[in-house]
Parts: sequence; structure tokens; C-alpha cells
Amino acid sequence: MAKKALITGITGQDGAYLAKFLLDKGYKVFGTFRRSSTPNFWRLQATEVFEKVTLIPADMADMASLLEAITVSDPDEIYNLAAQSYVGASFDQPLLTSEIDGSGTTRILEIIRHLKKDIKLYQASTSELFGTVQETPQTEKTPFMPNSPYAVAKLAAFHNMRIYREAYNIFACNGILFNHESPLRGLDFVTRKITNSVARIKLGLQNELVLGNTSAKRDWGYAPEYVEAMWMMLQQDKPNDLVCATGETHSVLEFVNEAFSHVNLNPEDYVRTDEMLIRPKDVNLLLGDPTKLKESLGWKPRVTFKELVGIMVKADVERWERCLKGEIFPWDAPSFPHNMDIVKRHKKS
Ligand code: NAP
Ligand code: G4F
Repeated sequence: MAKKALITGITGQDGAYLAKFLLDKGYKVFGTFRRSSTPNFWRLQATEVFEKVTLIPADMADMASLLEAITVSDPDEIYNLAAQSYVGASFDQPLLTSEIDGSGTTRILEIIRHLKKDIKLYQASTSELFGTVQETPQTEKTPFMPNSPYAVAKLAAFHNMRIYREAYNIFACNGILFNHESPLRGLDFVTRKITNSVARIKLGLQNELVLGNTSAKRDWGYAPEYVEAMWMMLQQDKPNDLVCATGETHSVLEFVNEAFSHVNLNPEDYVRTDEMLIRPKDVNLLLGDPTKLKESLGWKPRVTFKELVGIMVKADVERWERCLKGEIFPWDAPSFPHNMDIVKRHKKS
């Protein structure tokens, strides 16, 4: 019989790629989505899985809907990807972020504990836990020093995963995911903000790109490869927590330069910084060491930094070209506000 998987947050970047990956492996895939006044299924359409998954409405803040989702799907594996995933917004909505990203995970653990079922649980944990890094590169043993309400909420989830594993023998794994990007990345995040803007600038639709802290460094990988690691972690004999990263770090400025080079434009003509976009507290350097994941499960990153930037710029240029030709297709950018008003609230005082 086909294995069953439940993905919370199936409408997000990772949810869409993971759904495709699991369907290709022969799984029956269920996914939770949030009811909203306008549908948000464009990533599931882009990965051509929309007609193949079973969608269940649920909110991480609502125990009843999560219980319903788990009961209805009766999964062998749960991938908990749903989150308020934007670090910047967690400074504006710290309590909501804690409710969704922290308590939301505990709700799932409690449901599994009460149902007494052999459900394997993957938690999308994060390199943000390292915050002000205590050593470089960061490994499974590096102490955590979170720098945002988002990271604190994810830290609570991380520890509850460990506690429920040890106390109740639940197969619960934390993937300590470093940044991973793709053409399905949300426009809030710096990589996609850059590639979408570069595409618009190239096509004469925009004339500047305004950024915050361009010296921040991240270990950026390619999202479709990271969802493979999620699945691998649940196929182990014993549950554990593993770092998923490329082992390379690059600054935001390097990403900008690489992106503009793909369209043969000089970034200095278009990029400016605005201190309103600098977070009250930022994470300046992330560099992961994926040795344990490589050695135990054979996972390794394949797409390089340069290739990743190229994939994202190419996708955004193609989308805007199709749009300019009058084609209508599901995609996030046309309805995204390009003025900066929505991101000015969490200013450093
Ligand atoms: P994403 O694109 O922002 O997707 C987040 C998903 O969570 C979306 O489906 C979203 O639904 C859903 N969601 C948000 N609030 C919810 C709520 N209250 N109840 C139910 N669902 C809710 O994020 P992603 O990049 O795919 O990341 C997946 C997970 O990995 C997240 O937990 C993130 O924190 C974690 N992570 C990501 C990275 C990375 O670099 N991408 C690195 C480390 C960890 P809507 O579509 O309705 O908004
Ligand atoms: O793209 P970002 O918003 O991603 P961030 O904060 O690293 O978080 C992402 O990765 C985490 C894993 O490490 C995930 F847990 C989390 O869910 C999310 O997926 O920002 C990257 C860097 C930051 O230092 C930020 O200050 O880019 C800097 N930055 C500079 N200008 C900007 C901008 N970030 C955004 N979003 N927008 C800017 O204009």
C-alpha cells in the first residue's frame, strides 16, 4: 500500500517541491492550507501537483483543525513546514509567530502523543537558531544564540521535538535548514526580491532596488535538494537532528552582483540601501557544515551558488516577459506591492 504523507504548509516554497518529490516516490500526499479570501495555490500549479494532492484546511494556531487534518489523512509521515517564516515580520508580530512556529509544533506533537500512532514527524528547524554564531562553521553541536522572535519560536519547537522524542519515544527529527531558495521563493526574502527586481529593471519596469543589510552572509542552497534531505531524514532507523547546508557562504552584496551580471547590468546604477530595511537585530553570518547529513544519508548539494542565482534570475525574466506578452498565469509578483511601506515598521530604535 502507498505510504501517506501530510505536509503542513503545502502552499509554501518547500511544500510545493516536497509534494512533487513525494508524489514521484509513490506517496499519497495530503497538505494543509490556510483559508484566505483569495486562493494561494500558484506554487502547487507551478510544480504541476495541484490536481494530485489532497488539500485539508488547517491553521497551526487551531488545534481542532490540526487534529482533523491528522485524523483524516492518517499519515505515516508528517512534514511540519507551516510557519510564519519571514524573520523580519517576526519583529512586527512576535506573539503570532510564537503561536504558529512554536506552539503550533507542540500541538502536532501532542496530537501524535494522544493518538498513540507510529507517525514520523519532520520539523523544519532553522539555522536562525545559531543567531550570533558561537563558532563557524555551524554544526549540530554549535550552541544556539537566537536573534529574533522567529528564532526563539523555532527554538522552542526544536526542544519540544527533542523532549517528545526522548520522553514519549516519538520519531521526531529536526532538520536544521540553512537558507534555501528557488524561483518559488516568496518575494519577501532577499534573494527573490533581488532576482524579481533585476528582471523588472532589465525589462524597464522598475528603476531601483532598495535593500537593507547587504553585508549579511548566508549559506544559500537550492530548495528542491533540501526537500530530498527532509524525506531522507524520516527514512533513518533512528530519529535525530541534522544540519542541511551547502558549506559555502556569500554576502547579500555578492548575490546582488551575481544577479545583475546575468542581465549584463551594473548594480551600482540601480542599488541603494535604506536603513529602514535593517532589522532591529540581524544575523550577520551563517555557514553550515553538512558533514553529518552527507556521511549518514549520502545527501549532498549539487546546484552551486552561481547556478542558483542564474536559475532564479532566468525564471523571473521569463515570467515578466510572458506577462508583457499578455499571458495570464498564476504567479506571485504582479500583486506584490513594490513600494516599501509594508516593511518599514520593524525599524531599529
Ligand atoms: P514559506 O514559503 O513561507 O511557506 C510557509 C507555509 O506555511 C505556507 O504554506 C504558509 O501558508 C504556511 N503558514 C503560514 N502561517 C500558517 C498558519 N498559521 N497555519 C497554517 N499554515 C501557515 O516557507 P518555506 O521557505 O517553504 O519554508 C518551509 C519551512 O521551513 C518553514 O517552517 C520555514 O520556517 C522553514 N525554514 C525555511 C528555510 C528557507 O530558507 N526556506 C530555512 C530554514 C527553515 P500561506 O501560503 O497561506 O502563507
Ligand atoms: O532573505 P532573508 O529575509 O532571510 P533570513 O532572514 O536569512 O531567513 C530565511 O532563512 C532562515 C534560515 O537561516 C529561515 F529560517 C527563514 O524562515 C527564512 O527562510 O534575509 C537574508 C539577509 C538578512 O540578513 C537580511 O537583513 O538579507 C538581509 N537583507 C538585506 N536587505 C534583506 C534585505 N532581507 C530582506 N528580506 N529584504 C531586504 O530588502
